Amino acid sequence: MANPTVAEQLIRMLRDAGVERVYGVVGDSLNPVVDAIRRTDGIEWVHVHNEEAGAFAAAAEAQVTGRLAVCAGSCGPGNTHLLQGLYDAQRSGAPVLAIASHIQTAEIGTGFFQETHPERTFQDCSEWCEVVTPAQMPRALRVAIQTALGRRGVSVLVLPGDVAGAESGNPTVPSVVAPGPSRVVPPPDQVRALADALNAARTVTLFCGAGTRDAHAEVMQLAEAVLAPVAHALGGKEWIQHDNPYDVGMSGLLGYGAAHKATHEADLLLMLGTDFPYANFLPQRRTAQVDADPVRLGRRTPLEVAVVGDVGETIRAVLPLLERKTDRRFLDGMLREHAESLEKVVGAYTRQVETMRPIHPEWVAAQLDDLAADDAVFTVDTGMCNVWAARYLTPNGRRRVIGSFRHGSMANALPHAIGAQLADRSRQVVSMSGDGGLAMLMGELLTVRLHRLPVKIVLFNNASLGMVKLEMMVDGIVEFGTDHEATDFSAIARGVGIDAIRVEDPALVRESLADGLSRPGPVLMEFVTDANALSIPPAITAEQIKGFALSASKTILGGGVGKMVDLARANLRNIPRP
Ligand SMILES: Cc1ncc(C[n+]2csc(CCOP(=O)(O)OP(=O)(O)O)c2C)c(N)n1
Ligand SMILES: [Mg+2]
Repeated sequence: MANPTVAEQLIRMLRDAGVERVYGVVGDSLNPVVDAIRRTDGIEWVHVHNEEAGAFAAAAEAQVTGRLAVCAGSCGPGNTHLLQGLYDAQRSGAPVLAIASHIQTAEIGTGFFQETHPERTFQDCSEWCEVVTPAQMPRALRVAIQTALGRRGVSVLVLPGDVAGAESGNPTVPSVVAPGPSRVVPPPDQVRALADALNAARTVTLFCGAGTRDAHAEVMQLAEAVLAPVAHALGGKEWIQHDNPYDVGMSGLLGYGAAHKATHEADLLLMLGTDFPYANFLPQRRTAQVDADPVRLGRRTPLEVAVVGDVGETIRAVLPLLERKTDRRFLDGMLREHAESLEKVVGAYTRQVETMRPIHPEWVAAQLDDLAADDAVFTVDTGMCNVWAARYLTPNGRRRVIGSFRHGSMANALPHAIGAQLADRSRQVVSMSGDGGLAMLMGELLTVRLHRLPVKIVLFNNASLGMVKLEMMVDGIVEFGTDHEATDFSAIARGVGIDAIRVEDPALVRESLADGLSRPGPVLMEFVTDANALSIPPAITAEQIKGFALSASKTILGGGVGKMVDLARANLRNIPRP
């Protein structure tokens, strides 16, 4: 053969593009690809126990490294398992390539064993999805890689088994890949319009999302210039809350503090790099928005000013055009409001927790925050772990928090942890898992063991689908189908060969976490937690909670707020005295 096989060419090109591993489960039409990995140095096969987990792992790897990550599934069922994790990757802006192997070309359309139509299956969760022939290689792969990186999303390369094993139609030619979108410099007229709006407004609030990553300093400069309180969405928390003298908390269902008030009472709300999805939490008037992706402008609220630009670039451009504000009353009022609202709830659910049985989950989260490394990666299961992470993990610009925040799929934390840990074995990776989430992809404990990954699994075992219990209560529906049998997950982990600690005594929470986190290998720390500790003030009715959720001023969840109160208190102390 003059040229390599499609599978060989594919794997070598991926390796040369910096891909270090492919997650998946072997099988039939995928075998030539896996065999090429076996024979190629510098790229490894990561055997997971469900392709869904492979796609989640790739999504997390891509999010911690910013680089392309790859997963694979065999034809038919191996493909369909990939779906959940690919939706998560696509919606999280994670550049992921999925190799979806397909039945033999000659059988397509005959109702063959395991036949699906991957080019249709993955349509909705990808930027690019094509069935590839040898004649298209290696160009098709270049396009797939560049699309995933350029659009920050998923590409699916559909490879019939005979194509994978066939000779490529073309030799491999080296070609550079561009890592992703460059910064978007906003046009001057839009910058001018933003400056005019900021100058005309007596009071301004900034509302920050994931697009403020890399723009912490600029956001602080802008807040200082216009004396604006800074609120954030969950996606902005890890980038903007730390070292922020203007912090007034988070908006949304899990929100807290003065974020809602500040965003609603300002003359001008400036949304920075946020695609915050809940329109009913936004004032729907007097709003300006900055986003590098023009598609996001105005899709949650009507706008007075729209700027297509990177947050940092836009702020740098607008700052020289601003008249500095001098009246601090709005800002200081919001900082006070924020600190007071946190003081009220700070101890609410962490009082006498050393003696509360079952263990109070917020107590576990608060201790975990305290003991985890300064650069830990936390992966967070959809469910109440999202609430504990939003409330108790203290961001510092180096820690990462990865969850299925946009797709909202259960069971994401453990496979996300696998990908984050493989990206850097020396970094502390903590999976905050629910018992429902862990049970759903429990086979991934075997993956942790197989690859000797030092993942620390902190399991909140409340023997229930707790988040849904809360939803039913909020909706006034009788709780149904939410409880599990009491299960000893630590015994299961030990059966797999993973170290485990099971904690039922609240007095042992801290030392058990310290012990588990300090062990070199994988550890499951199982906390038997209170399913009824749902972070709802006890005297409140479902009707009131519903009202809270809609008016959002206090949010539905009235639980504690961890160390955020310390930041709020410090910011109050820093208000200049006249
Ligand atoms: C795949 C999937 N199925 C169902 C849901 C709906 N759902 C959201 S949270 C949740 C419960 C999660 O239970 P668990 O992992 O035990 O966490 P807890 O809320 O109890 O802490 C469910 C069923 C979902 N988000 N994803
Ligand atoms: Mg649970």
